[in-house]
Amino acid sequence: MRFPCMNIIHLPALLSLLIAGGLSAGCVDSGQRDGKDNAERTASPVDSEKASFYVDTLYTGLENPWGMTWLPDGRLLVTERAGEILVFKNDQYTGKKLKDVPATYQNGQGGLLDIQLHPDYADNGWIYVTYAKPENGGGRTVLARFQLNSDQITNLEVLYRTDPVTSSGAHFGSRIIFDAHGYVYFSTGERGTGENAQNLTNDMGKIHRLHDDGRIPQDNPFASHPNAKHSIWSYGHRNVQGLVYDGVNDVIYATEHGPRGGDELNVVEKGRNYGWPVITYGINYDGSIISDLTQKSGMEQPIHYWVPSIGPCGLLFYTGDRYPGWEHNLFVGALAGMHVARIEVSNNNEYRHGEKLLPDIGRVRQVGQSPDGYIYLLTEGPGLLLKLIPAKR
Ligand SMILES: [Ca+2]
Repeated sequence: MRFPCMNIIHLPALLSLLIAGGLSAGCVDSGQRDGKDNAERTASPVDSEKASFYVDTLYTGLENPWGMTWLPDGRLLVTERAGEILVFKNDQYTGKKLKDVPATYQNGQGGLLDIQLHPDYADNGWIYVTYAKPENGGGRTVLARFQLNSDQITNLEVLYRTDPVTSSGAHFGSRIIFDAHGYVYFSTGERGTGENAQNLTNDMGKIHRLHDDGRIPQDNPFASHPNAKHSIWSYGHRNVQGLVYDGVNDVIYATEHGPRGGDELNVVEKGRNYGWPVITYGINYDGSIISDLTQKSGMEQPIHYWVPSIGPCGLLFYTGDRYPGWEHNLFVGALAGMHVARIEVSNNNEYRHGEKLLPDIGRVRQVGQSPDGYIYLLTEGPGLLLKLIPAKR
C-alpha cells in the first residue's frame, strides 16, 4: 500500500499529516513500501549553512526506535525500545523482524536500546546490543552480543551485567561504540539517583570499557582498585545516550542528558570524572538548585552545554563526502529540541561552531551513517526513518 499523492510534499506539511495519524496508521499496517523511488521527499531542498539536501521519509511505522546498524549484505537493522529489531533493505522495510530477541525490562526508559556491529563483523558475525534486562522484579542495563542465521538470532551471550538491579524506570543509557584498538564501550545512566554517578562501586552513570568478549582490560583506570567496578572507563555521567568514536583523531565524544539547562557534550578520557551531580550548569526541572558549583578541581568541563536544554541523544561523527563541508562534523539528535545539531570541532577537540538543522523534524533519537555515506535519522512521535539526500545548490 502506498500513497501516490505523497511523493512530493513539503516537510512540515508531511509531518503534520503524519502526526494527524491517518497516514501513519496506514503505513504501519502496510509494513512495507514497494520501491526506493516511492519514498516521500521534501518538495524543495533544505538549504543549510554549507550543504543543501532533501529529506526522504523511508518508513513511518516506527514507535520508539533507538539504534541502527548496517550489515555488509545491505540490511539495516533498527531497534525498537519495545524489544523488536526491524530489518530494512534498499531503504525499504522488508516486513521482517529478527527472531528470538532477548526479553527486555519494559519500564519507563527501559527496553531494547542500542545496536552495533563488531568492526570485524565480516569475519566473526558478532552484533552487539544493550538493553534493560528483567531480573528480580527490576531491571539492569546489560551488554550482549549475538550472531545471525538469516533473521534468526543465535549464540546470544550476555557480556556484562550492570549492578545494581532496580525497579526505577529512569536513565538506563545506553550506547555502544568500538574504538580502533579492539575495545568496546557502552554507557549507563545513573537510574535517577545522582550519587550513583560518583560511586565507583556501582555501574551506574558510567562509561564502561571491555574487550570484545566481555573481559576486563587490565589497563582500565580502576582495574586494580579493590572496591571499584573494574569496567569503568569514566564516571560522573547523568545519562549518556549519545556516544561516538572519532577514528581520525582517536577521540570519544559523548552527549549527556542534563537537568534543565545542563545538557552536555563531553570528550571522554580514561579515568576522568565528569562531575554529575556535584557540578552542573543545569537546575532541576522544578526550578530548584542542584548544585552551586559549575566547576571543581578534579572534574571535567563539557566542551559544550546547551541552554535551553535540547535533550541530546544519538551522536554521529561524519566521515563521508556526500555533503559539502560536513566531513568530520558531529551530528547530535535532539529529542526535546526536535532538530539535529551540526557541530564543528577543532583538531584538538574544542567546540567551534554549531548549527541547528531541521527544526521541528521530531524527536531525533539517533543519527547514523550508512556504509555509502548517507546520513539517516530515527525519530519518535512520529516514529520515522529519514534519509538526507544531497542536493545541488
Ligand atoms: Ca558534567
